[in-house]
Amino acid sequence: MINLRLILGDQLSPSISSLEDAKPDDVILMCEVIEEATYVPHHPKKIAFLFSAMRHFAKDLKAKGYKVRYTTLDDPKNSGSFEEEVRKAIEITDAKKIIVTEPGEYRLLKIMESWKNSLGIPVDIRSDTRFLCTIKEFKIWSESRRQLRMEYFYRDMRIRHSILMEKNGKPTGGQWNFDKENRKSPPQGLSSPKRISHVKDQITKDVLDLVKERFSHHFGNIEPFHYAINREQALLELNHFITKLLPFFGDYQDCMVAGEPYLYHSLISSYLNAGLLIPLEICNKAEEAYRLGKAPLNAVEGFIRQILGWREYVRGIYWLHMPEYGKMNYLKAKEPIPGFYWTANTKMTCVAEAIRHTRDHAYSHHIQRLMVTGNFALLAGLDVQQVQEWYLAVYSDAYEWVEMPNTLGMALFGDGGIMGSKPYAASGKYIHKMSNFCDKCPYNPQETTTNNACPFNALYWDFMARNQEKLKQNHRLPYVYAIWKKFGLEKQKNILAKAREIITFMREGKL
Ligand code: FAD
Ligand code: DLZ
Ligand code: SF4
Repeated sequence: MINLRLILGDQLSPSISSLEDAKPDDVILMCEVIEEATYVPHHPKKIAFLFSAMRHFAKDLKAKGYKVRYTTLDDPKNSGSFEEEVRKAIEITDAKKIIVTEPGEYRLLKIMESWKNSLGIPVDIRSDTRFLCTIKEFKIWSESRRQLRMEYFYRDMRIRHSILMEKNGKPTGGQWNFDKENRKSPPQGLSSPKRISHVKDQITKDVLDLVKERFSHHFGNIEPFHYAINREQALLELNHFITKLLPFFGDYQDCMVAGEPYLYHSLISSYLNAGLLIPLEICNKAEEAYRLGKAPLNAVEGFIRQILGWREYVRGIYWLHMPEYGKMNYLKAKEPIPGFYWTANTKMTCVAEAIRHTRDHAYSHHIQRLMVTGNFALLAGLDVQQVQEWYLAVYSDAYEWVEMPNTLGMALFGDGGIMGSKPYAASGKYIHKMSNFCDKCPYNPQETTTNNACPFNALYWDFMARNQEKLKQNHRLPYVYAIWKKFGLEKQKNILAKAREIITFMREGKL
């Protein structure tokens, strides 16, 4: 009996559960489909990276002796959807069962679950064992808790996977978290060390031509293309990070510098999310660097927390709350997303920089995503759905399971506090402290209501004021509302009027 084993573009791991127990007669299906490339207008770099990585993965499978059926996007017979490609493959191969690993997006899970009826064939949807916490395990963890705080989840994961743990059961270094050491402002002249680049082979060149031809109208520059496209290259990226950059990861984690998109970040999320790297191997390599005295604990713990903690946690939250999660908009944010999110055409240097990085690299680092573009969207009350789709489209590491909780939950507080205990709202003073953007900006981060005042300042207070009913009970915000009250009515009125003016300028494209 032949099984049809479908592998998606973000399942490019030889250890993927859908390949377990594969028999010589089984057929592996991989397909580039227009439906996936356009359900949001993905950045051309993301499409090119995935198509090239998929083609390389298929080639490696063939070399190992698997029977692979691969449909390229420009195949004249390409139907454009997974369902039709699966239907065709079943007809041609006479497969009796579909085997697939659970997808990273709810919409696709529902489609796969419908195949049993629509295609009249059993569908075996397997757990994605690359993650360190299964969806079921997260659900069980959540059931015994009133609040689902990442920090406690992370501690359990450290214990369960014996990562940065001592024999006496205590966390290495005597603390679970060294974040206090990881909030440094950027020192003068901080810049990124040179990153590695990869030679493009014919497969990548062909993909780049195809993507240029079909998707150049999508937001984002395809060239220069510097992505790793197979496991071997992704491992080079990882090793470069571990040996050269990890020692400083903690120190500069929250810094932002004009013209420096990467600083000391790892740039591995696209590879990890597509399956070229596996979370456990990354955590182990980082821990090893600490044990060998090659990287300090604050850096290593901070880095491991992102992968073992945040990454697994956001996935758990997504699957626990979908499909309701995608519709949440706790603060009723409805302002249409302004044009500068697609053009970088704004006088706000911090926002323009973050969007330029995004356009050029399909990447911006966490603090830019959270505290610049995310923070602006939160303060200005931008439409949660539109902002969420923007993030899904523009980053090469974006899949809904990870993007949605980060955007809708962490950045926009759209889930009303499932992810975070308070909104990540900040004025221009935070950006001024953590970056050098303000030095080059026509706006002044110290001003709130003057002509050249930083827009983040009045918008911050406007956000707090307009959401007071919902936020005033928050145990982490009383001091904010105490300051607001102390301003007095006249100052409050001026700030709110300034915020209205900023929103008007934003709508008119003058911000
Ligand atoms: P590093 O800073 O070097 O961190 C190491 C790794 O930790 C990352 O590669 C990533 O796998 C993991 N990680 C770190 N923070 C998070 C987090 N909050 N959630 C999940 N994993 C994390 N990450 C995505 O992978 N895909 C997304 O679509 C995505 N969208 C985001 C949207 C918003 C609004 C925000 C605030 C964050 C988003 N993140 C997303 C999380 C984070 O910004 C990226 O993982 C990180 O910037 C990737 O760059 P890096 O590999 O250099 O990460
Ligand atoms: C993101 C993406 C794109 C652009 N194209 C494809 C594709 O053509 N074929 C494919 O198998 N996967 C693609 N992907 C990744 C899927 O969107 C991803 O597997 C789902 O969103 C589930 O996470
Ligand atoms: Fe951003 Fe305000 Fe600083 Fe300008 S002054 S870079 S708008 S924080």
